[in-house]
Amino acid sequence: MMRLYILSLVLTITQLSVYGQDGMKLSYDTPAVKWTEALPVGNGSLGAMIFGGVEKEHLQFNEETLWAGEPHDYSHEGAGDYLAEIRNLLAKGKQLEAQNLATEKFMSVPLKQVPYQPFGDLFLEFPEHKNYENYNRNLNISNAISTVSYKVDGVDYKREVLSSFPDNVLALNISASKSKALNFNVYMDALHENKQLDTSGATQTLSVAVKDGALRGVASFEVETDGKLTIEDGKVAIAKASYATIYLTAATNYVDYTDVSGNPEGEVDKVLTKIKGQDFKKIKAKHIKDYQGLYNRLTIDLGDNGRSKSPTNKRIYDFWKDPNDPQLVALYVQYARYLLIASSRPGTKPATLQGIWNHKLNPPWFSSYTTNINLEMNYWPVEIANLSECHEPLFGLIKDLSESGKAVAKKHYNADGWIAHHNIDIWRGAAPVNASNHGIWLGGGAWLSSHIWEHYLFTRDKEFLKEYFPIIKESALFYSQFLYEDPKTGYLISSPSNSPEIGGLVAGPTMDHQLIRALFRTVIESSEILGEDQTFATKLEAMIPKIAPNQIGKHGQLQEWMEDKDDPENHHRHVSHLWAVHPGKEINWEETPELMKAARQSLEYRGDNGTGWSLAWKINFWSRFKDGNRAYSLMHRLLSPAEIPERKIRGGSYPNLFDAHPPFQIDGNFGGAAGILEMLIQSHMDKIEILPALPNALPNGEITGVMARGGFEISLKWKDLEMESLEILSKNGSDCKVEYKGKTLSFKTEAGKKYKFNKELK
Ligand code: FUC
Repeated sequence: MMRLYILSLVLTITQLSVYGQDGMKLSYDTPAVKWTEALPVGNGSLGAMIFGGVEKEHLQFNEETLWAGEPHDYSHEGAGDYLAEIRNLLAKGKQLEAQNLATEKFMSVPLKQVPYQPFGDLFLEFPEHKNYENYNRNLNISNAISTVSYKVDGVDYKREVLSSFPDNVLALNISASKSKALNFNVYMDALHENKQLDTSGATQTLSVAVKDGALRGVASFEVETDGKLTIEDGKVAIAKASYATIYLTAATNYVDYTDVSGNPEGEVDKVLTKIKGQDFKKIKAKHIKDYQGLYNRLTIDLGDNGRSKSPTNKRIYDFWKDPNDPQLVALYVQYARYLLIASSRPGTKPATLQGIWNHKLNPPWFSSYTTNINLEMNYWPVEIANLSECHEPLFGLIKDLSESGKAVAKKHYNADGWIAHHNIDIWRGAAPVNASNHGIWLGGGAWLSSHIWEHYLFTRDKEFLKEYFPIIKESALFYSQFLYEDPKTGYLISSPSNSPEIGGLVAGPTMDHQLIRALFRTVIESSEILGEDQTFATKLEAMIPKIAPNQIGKHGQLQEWMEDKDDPENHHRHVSHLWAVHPGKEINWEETPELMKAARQSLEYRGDNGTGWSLAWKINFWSRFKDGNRAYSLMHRLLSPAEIPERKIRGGSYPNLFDAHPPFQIDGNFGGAAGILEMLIQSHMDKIEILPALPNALPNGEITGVMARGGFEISLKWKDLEMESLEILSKNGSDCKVEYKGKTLSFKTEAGKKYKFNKELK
């Protein structure tokens, strides 16, 4: 049914380039009621969700370092004394006993990490704006400005909101088309029990302290206006104005994961002093320049059949009925880039499960960092979508873990190097948390380390590789000591561990072995590139063939475990043993076709349902399997409306295009966008594959500025499912190999030079 449907889309005529970058807007004709209808802005650390209410506007805001808890080492003294016993129990098939022992002796102290916190709320009251018309609210992702506009009594009112990275401030500009028509109140509040409001002057300050922990935050706003400003009932009242701009900033006493001696009052003061004397026009111009410096590097046009004129919530609904809205697919890619720029800038913390946007004191999964898929998925599009700098916060987190994870390596595994398990918080907890049946997963260090390698592959930045080499080497050092010889098979295996989050505590999940082999290969290659530490590289080289290999089981599947015990009826959301297909590359059509078939069989068994991130991963898998139509059918699920009763399956998109696990989890936005790009360009096999998994639903398109490994920036046009033109800009003069429809071309390049090809790849 689905397949037939997609085929029929080929016949639909779509037009290119009418909409282009201008159409990159989320737009609505009513205010938001739910949080997942509000629109996000952010500058990497300071974020807000804008509801766009007319009589009462609400901006719920966050600052990324406000978390519960305090500096803490979660490792468990003496845990390592039980490692051998846990392993023995698993080797004897006594899984429950192993899990029980691990629960008692092996888990982090305390067992749970801590949540990311909301900061506060900014409210604006417009009591005169009861009867309005011409309402629109939108988020223009080509300039990172959200606008609300409407008319009351013949006067046009407009509000623009931005979160500026250069000025570290949320700016909200309100204007009226008639002089002196604007009257409103503004004030702050917060959910925190422990809060204080200083409303005595024109600069209003909200101070909050988290309930369980050492962090406190300070937020202040000021108003610049041509109207009259007074303080009434603890609110700033603006009267008879034609415009007013509210500048809000926030800070906490968090310095780093070991230090909470910061001075938030001083930080806030510094920011507000710096913007004094600058008007909104200037701040807006700086903001747009800064944002577009990143955003404009990639353009994508998949055609527009007119549906882009409808409100975004309607488009998502319509996509479910008929997924023929190529402009929405392009918007999904650009929205993910927007969200990444808004939540992950150099010097800030990485995007959490919710980016930087959280309105709950007890958010789902603590709105923290889950490393058994979610955190890494947040960064899948970062290199390919030409936002390489936005990867930096993740490297900062890895650096922290390479320190905090040392104690865990020592105390839990009697090993050198560092390790991280499946969950991390702002205190860089690296020990196994929650429960032994899924918290003891050993892949965190290896998977995170692969991001360092990927950054190098895309940029060929040797200085960067040199800086981070000790970190990936220390990660490999840990695994080289941790791997243990399976008494049954003689292979080196990862034990105890878990195939994320299925099957409980086990010896030797396939995923770990794929991750560890990939890490070892990375360290070996890096040693060669940098001319460092050959002895260790040689040792790793000797270990790789001893690590338990990928195996094909009795159902034709890729085995998830050492034993052939996969259940083809199990439709679990995690498909971790396919890591080597994506984001890894050990399993691929060219070198290991039989394993590739088995992996595809495993994915068939798992089925097409899933949480948001699971759907997003499946888009990437099917793209690597080179089945574009199947990949698009998963995109269809991901871009369909979440939580509407008529649609029984999980996953999908909220009205504000946030990904639904459900509830909201941002990973699906990033993974889905990466999956769409993966349909158009792949470069994991040391060559650039052009349109490797183009779905029939996207017959025409143009993309510029998409990146391939080797440091190549690609511009590509296709028509009627065929490549029309291709341009490759070589950033650093690496050798290049391009492949289109089975034909390959290899050539040397010069740094800074462009290479053009026509449809025959000549
Ligand atoms: C993993 C997943 C869940 C969720 C959580 C944050 O544990 O299995 O689905 O995404 O992370």
